[in-house]
Amino acid sequence: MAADVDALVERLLTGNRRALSRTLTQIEADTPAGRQALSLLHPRSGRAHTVGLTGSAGSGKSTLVGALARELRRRGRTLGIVAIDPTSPFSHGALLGDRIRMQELTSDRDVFLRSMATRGNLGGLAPMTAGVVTALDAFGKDVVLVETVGAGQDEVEVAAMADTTVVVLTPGSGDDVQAMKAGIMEIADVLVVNKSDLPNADLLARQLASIVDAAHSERRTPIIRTASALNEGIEELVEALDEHRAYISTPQVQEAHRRSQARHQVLALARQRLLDRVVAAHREDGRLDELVADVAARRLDPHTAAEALIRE
Ligand SMILES: Nc1nc2c(ncn2[C@@H]2O[C@H](COP(=O)(O)OP(=O)(O)OP(=O)(O)O)[C@@H](O)[C@H]2O)c(=O)[nH]1
Ligand SMILES: [Mg+2]
Repeated sequence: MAADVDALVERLLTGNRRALSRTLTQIEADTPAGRQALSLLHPRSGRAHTVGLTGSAGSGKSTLVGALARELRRRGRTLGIVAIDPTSPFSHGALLGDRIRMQELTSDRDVFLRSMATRGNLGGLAPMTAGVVTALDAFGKDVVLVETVGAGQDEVEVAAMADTTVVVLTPGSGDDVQAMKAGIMEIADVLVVNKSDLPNADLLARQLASIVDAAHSERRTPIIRTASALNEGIEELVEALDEHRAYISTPQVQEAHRRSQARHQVLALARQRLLDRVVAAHREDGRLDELVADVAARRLDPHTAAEALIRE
């Protein structure tokens, strides 16, 4: 098997898309072959600009990824696109009207699109996503765009993994900007007010500006207004992405940034492995079910049960 993986990775590194595709399947399934491939690919990665886009459902992330992808291609950059989403950015109903322009992307050999299923991954999605991004990076893509649904842990993990995190907001979506301001400032490198053709885009942009001002950070988080469906503001967004990339490439910032990414990846994987082991061991011997039943019946508290699972 080791020789097979060597050969597969070798072909991937010469630009073979089929080899890339097969490697990604192994990485996503977290197989021994996938892990071995990653150990070969990791030293070859670190060149791509990875951009995570997150935001609430329906905020226009997929439309924005499509518009960004076209603009980046226009500038001659090669692309990987990862959609952590049950729906592919190019099959979503919203984009049917945009099909012809989308086909231009999907038939473009310099664009590689991968959708990842969100179901059934106990330890969260981020560890496998990081591997997929590493492979696209080692394959030689200039930019890797990752679309993720803005919900909880995955969002934070994906933000930690990307070089640049874009938080997509929309006017009048009921997103309570005040309530999430701490969360936004923690993960956003670029804020996007999308659907700025709708009423109240100004209001949202002003609310965001006051949050950014209050944060007093060393680098001011830019607020970019876009209308992804109308292809507006996309050049400004690309410029903001480039500016952030230049910022994290400065010697003072780069080392800290790379370490923080690496730390997140290592911890996310360690968490996943530990959890997998504990669950696998106690699922077989029935102990997990026993403890769960005890907690449900109030004979045991969940802290003690969790402690028992780990210790036994
Ligand atoms: N008015 C307006 N509508 C937009 C704009 N961009 C996207 N939309 C619409 O918003 C809806 C959702 O767009 P998507 O791109 O699928 O949003 P998403 O964030 O990827 O959605 P999920 O992946 O399902 O969370 C679609 O009906 C789009 O046509 C915009 O700039 N203006
Ligand atoms: Mg989407």
